[in-house]
Amino acid sequence: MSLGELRIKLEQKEARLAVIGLGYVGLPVAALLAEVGFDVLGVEIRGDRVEDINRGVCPIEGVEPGLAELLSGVVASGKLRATVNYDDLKDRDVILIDVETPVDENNIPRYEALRSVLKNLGPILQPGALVIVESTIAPGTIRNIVVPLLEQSSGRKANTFFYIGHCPERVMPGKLLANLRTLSRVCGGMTPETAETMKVLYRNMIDADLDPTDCITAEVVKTAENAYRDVQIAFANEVALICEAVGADVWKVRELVNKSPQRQMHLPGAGVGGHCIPKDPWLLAYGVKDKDVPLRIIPAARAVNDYMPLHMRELLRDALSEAGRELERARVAVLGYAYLEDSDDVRNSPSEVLVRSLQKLGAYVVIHDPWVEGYQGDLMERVQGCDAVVVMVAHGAYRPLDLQALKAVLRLPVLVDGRRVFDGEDARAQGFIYRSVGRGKQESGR
Ligand code: SAJ
Repeated sequence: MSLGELRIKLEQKEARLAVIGLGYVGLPVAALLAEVGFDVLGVEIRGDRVEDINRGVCPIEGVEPGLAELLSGVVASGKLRATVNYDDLKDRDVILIDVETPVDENNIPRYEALRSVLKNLGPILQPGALVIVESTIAPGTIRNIVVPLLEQSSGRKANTFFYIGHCPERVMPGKLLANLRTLSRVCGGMTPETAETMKVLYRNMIDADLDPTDCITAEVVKTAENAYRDVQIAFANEVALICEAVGADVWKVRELVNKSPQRQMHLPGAGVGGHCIPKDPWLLAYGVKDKDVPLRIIPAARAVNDYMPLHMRELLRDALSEAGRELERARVAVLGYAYLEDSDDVRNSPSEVLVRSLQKLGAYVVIHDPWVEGYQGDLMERVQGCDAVVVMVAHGAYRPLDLQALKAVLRLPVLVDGRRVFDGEDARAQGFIYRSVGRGKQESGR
């Protein structure tokens, strides 16, 4: 089948689609394509998820408006079904790949999942099939890994027997469906005609710009847009450290800086977690690993942001010493274990770094998080008898906390605020020894 014939089948919704990897990206994508009328096959390695999905049950945790209803509807209509079996892909015209692409402890992507998919997919690819990688990948991955592996496993040539594209996703937990429907997408094709064909597919579910380009551009755009955010956050964190040292309030500084045109200083805080921002800058860097490109800003920003949970430990150490308690012998309550406010997602959570560091020093740590299983329950009971409370995540539930009630159950009135949930003046007025990211001790005297 030619790309021209594929475009006609896509326009008539007769093309048979597949999504490999039914996680927080693949599942909503599969459901949305089924909703607009395509026959969609989902391939997922975890049999329990396949069973849930084929029963119309959404296996994704957290609040995802509309997803559970959408999934049960398209499964009931027979438009979407899931399998663990690659052989079922034999009749598929377009195959989207949405598997995880983490980096290892040396910040190198091993692409285990992607390599496994390409190895299994090659032998069953049908003539004219279009394979689109939606996962975030380092610049050069399509050229250096996807094409060679798929040609090797299929015994066929790209751009003759099958076609390859890269269309990075832009989802965010809590807004999966909304982001997929409303955010523009970069359609990177190995050939311009492939990019145009990708637009015909995505036009069915996306009401936003579909920007055709080549694969390397698409790879750089996605990793750079997240590296951009990481650098911006690191800048805010570095200004916060300066404010602490000189006795200013970074939140006031940020408010006034952002009154200057074209300034958008981000939020300083207790660290940067999640499945995208901590990883994607390393994917961008990996794209030039064999090139003579002196990367300074991207690694430095990662180092600044990775330091912030440890800075929280030092703020805690300082506050406890003012209260006459050594950190190593303290009982510490950590509020917030998710990586993001009002989320249950704990991937790459800065709180995990802080907790491990405190426990290594000998402190006793209790954790509370209203969203994370195992850490829920009555906050006051959980922090009872602690020498300090450290706020790592700005969960909505923490904002209305009664500081007098909190003080009454603590052994020492120490409060360390990583996300400016509380007002320092107010906390001090209520008898707390208060520390906050970005607010110098001296500024309280002004
Ligand atoms: N954070 C800060 N300061 C900020 C913003 C975030 O410390 O000013 C921290 C958060 O607490 C969190 C981490 O950074 O620990 C990441 O926060 P995030 O708001 O970037 O949330 P993510 O990780 O879900 O980012 C995703 C990304 N989307 C994709 O990769 C497709 C990111 O590019 C988006 O900008 C973000 O969602 C969004 O806000 O939509």
